[in-house]
Amino acid sequence: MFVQTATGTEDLHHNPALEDATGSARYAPAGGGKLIVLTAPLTESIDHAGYFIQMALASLPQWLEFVLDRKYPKWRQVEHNEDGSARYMPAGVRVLEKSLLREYAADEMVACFPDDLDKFIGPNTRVVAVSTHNPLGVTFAAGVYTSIFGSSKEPLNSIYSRAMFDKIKSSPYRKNFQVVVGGSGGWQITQTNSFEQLGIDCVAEGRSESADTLALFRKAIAGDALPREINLAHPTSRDAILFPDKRTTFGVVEMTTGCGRRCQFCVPDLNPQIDMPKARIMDAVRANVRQGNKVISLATEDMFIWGQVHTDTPFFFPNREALVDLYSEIVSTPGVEHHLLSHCTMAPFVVDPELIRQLSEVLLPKSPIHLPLLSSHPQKKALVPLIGLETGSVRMARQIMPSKGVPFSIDDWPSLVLEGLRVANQNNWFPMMTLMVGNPGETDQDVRETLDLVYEMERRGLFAFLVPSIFTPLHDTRMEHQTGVTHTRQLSPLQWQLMMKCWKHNLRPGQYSWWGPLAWRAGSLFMWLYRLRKLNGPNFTWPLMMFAGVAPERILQGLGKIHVGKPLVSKSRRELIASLRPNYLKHLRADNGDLPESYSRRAEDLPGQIQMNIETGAPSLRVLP
Ligand code: B12
Ligand code: SF4
Repeated sequence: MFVQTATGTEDLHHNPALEDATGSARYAPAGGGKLIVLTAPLTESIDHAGYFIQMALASLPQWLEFVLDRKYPKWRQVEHNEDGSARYMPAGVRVLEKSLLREYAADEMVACFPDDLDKFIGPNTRVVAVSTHNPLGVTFAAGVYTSIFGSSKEPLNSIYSRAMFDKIKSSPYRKNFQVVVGGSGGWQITQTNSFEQLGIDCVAEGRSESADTLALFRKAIAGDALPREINLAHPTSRDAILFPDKRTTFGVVEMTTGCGRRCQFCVPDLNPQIDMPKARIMDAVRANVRQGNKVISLATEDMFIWGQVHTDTPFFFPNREALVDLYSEIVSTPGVEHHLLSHCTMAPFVVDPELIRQLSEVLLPKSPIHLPLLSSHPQKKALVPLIGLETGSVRMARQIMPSKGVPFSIDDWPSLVLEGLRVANQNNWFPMMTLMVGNPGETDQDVRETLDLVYEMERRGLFAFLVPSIFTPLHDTRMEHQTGVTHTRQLSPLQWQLMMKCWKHNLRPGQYSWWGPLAWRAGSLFMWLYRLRKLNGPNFTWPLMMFAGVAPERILQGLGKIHVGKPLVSKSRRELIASLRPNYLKHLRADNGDLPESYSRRAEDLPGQIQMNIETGAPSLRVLP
């Protein structure tokens, strides 16, 4: 096996004694290998083809891999450093690496791609640490699409993760080292009890900054038996969070942890609410750029809480000046060519439309996403953050996410979604919105109300990419012990219709040509005839016909086969604001308008005051009552 070095190519010590069962040669790595080897599945490490390929890898079954190969022929070609280590790795690996550097020398460890493990695992290796996001694909959206397409619950990401674990398990040095798995997907191994099958000694839940992590690695290196599962404490202060100074996949730099809205099904919300100091975010941005990254994305559950955590103002009233200042500095950092948004929530679009307008000015020029049929930007650029819509049923929303819309009441959830989306679309934000189908206790009426909301979006010409997934009870959440739908055959006709309606709606920005959507629909009919009707059962038939456009939806409704959403009467922004608790009004900005008349008259009389956010040092202009 040859590696590229500064001086040319080098053969890595071929050791014929290390032939594996298949007869292929294994190689003794230089210097006996590294004490600690860090890795992550290939499908979670790549970043050159954009966010969407990773999402596709998390959702598509193996037999559809050819589609990705066609679209991104080079997706497996990753970049290496001169020593064969990975040039980029998911942020989780990089933070772990940084944490371990507090106790181990840089040359005792390496972070490498799975294909290169043989170059670094040797007689000296004591720990192979794997970071993973979604190893078995049993989380939202991931399992559901493979299940629809018929390969049980094995999306491509899971196939590649298993191949990585097999490689580690079959290492000729396996008896010398222990395998520790961490990251946001570790729970999938615990929950499916895949320890033996994947050759894993310990699953670590939590953050690698903690002293527990160092103690765990000490134990592993000493050869002591590790616990099957261990919890690593989450830092409670922003100073305890470590920032990598190496390149991360997609230039991911942490912006916040935790959320605060307390949705019952959510894992990240269980973490403390922390917003990271701007100076350290900027250091990590510059480190990424120095090492050749051209793209930056700030990891967060809700970008809008940054700058407003533990201040006198509730976190759900965004700190406009702080946010615009942070993003302006990121996108104007020399070398940053692209910036991608991660997650946010809907209420801030209604709370502060002027913030959205200002952020659009800053962020659109650096967005790599173009939506020619939707965007009014001169270069047709668009911003696509991930936002949870989850349900259009107020009854269901009250049950699973009562604070999702604060400061607004969850009873106004459909109005909030429609108003927020109006502001978003006006500013060229076309969010990717997730919906959960099959929540515990979901009735046909709940699904009808969600369909009503989706049809109302269409009626008003609003657009978001709608990504439905089947409810998955995630570990440790407040809904961990609940079950919803467990297989696509259990989906009701209405639940199927919701899923297919969302995908039909998503075809809209792709309609550049008359033949594009037609080909997609004809393809779906063919797939139904060939495979899907047997897999997904009779409830799937009419929703699929609706998707394929075999007849106008009104006719299908007349035949009693589908539900066409009823027109919704919703509250305007002014009405939503009028329904706020009076003590919230002081946090609204007068320049957005729509304040109740009595209040805006008072606000006009009062000068704006500059307040300083103590933690970020950012100024924030407020009209104080
Ligand atoms: C950025 C991001 C993405 C990006 C980039 C991912 C990447 N490969 O880098 C994109 C958009 C591509 C993506 C895709 C997906 N994502 Co994502 N993503 C995130 C996000 C916002 C940040 C992840 C991150 O880098 N955080 C920063 C790092 C530092 O944190 P970390 O990885 O957790 O690492 C810490 C600890 O876990 C620990 N640790 C990590 N590794 C190890 C290893 C060891 C040995 C130890 C001891 C400790 C340890 O230490 C680190 C810090 O100290 C998170 C939400 C969040 N805030 O975490 C969701 C999140 C991880 N994603 C999620 C999901 C569901 C997905 C998708 C399945 C969505 C989909 N249906 O398409 C796909 C899966 C992709 C795949 N390949 O399979 C869920 C995971 C749920 C779960 N597994 O239970 C999360 C939590 C979002 C959510 N709110 O539900 N994602
Ligand atoms: S808004 Fe999103 S991140 Fe926040 S608690 Fe709800 S699901 Fe979790």
